[in-house]
Amino acid sequence: MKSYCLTHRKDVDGLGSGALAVAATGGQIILSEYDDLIENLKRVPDDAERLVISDLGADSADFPEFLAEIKRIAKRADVTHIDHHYMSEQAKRQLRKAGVRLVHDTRECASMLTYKTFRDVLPERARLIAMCGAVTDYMDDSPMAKKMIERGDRQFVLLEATMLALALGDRSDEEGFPEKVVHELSQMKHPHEIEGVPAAAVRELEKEAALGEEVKAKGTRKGDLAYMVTSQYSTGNVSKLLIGAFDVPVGVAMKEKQKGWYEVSLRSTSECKVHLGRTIGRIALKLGGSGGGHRKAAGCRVPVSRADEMIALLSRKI
Ligand SMILES: [Mn+2]
Repeated sequence: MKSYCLTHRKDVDGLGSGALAVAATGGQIILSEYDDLIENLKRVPDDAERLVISDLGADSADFPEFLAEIKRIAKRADVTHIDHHYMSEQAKRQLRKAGVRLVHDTRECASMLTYKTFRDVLPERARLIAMCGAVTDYMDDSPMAKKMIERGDRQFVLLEATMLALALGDRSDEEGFPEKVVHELSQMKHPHEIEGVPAAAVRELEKEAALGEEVKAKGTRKGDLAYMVTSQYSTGNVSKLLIGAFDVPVGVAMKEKQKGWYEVSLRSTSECKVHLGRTIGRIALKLGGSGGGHRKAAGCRVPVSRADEMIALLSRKI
């Protein structure tokens, strides 16, 4: 049977649900991000007989194109879409109308839903993959995952899940590595049995520990916030570490990605009373930049020459 499994390449839940779909259907794996989703759907040929899509939400701006591709494939193929991201009732209706078997539940992670869908044909070891997806997507308190984890060795599950997440942190951008992980998981290897995974996880731990030290040494406190300029690390991570290292409610990390401009990531704890996204949006605009975001996670872009003003204005606001 000509069969394909299209899944999210980004994290353990995406790769785990893809691996379960491959184990159940024998399909060829296609890993995707959102920005190349339509392109990847186009790779599924007209004569495909089966397609499983997992951990990829359909509720985006390019839904019409998504639907058109699904309709093309579903003319011949059996299409199953397994997902846990928010999906509008209208999108769900249109997918079902196109003949898609939709498995959608926002309470469980995609790996758990994929396990549930193919449970009858999956071996015992598949349960660990489902639990790893739940742990790393912060959905291990869900009805199915909770029950499953309670019936096994909890520490074993937590370590396997975290080890794989860390290894992906270290190597997910490496050509072929996520594909290898999916293949080995679909062969029912545990994460620690996959060649290169334990070593990559330790490397990632070392990087995180070193970053923690660096943040303490190079960060600066100003009022209720702490800030730092970095050249190498994920700014989101740095801003979170600043909060812990300086015991403040707001962390600000800046990186000069483009000459003369800082890309800034801001994070806050529940102690911070202002809406970070709105506050930084106004400040950045005033300084000739732009920005926005959520209440506790935001970002902006400002000229390097005005960074001190940004810190001063923000510190006063909070
Ligand atoms: Mn997920």
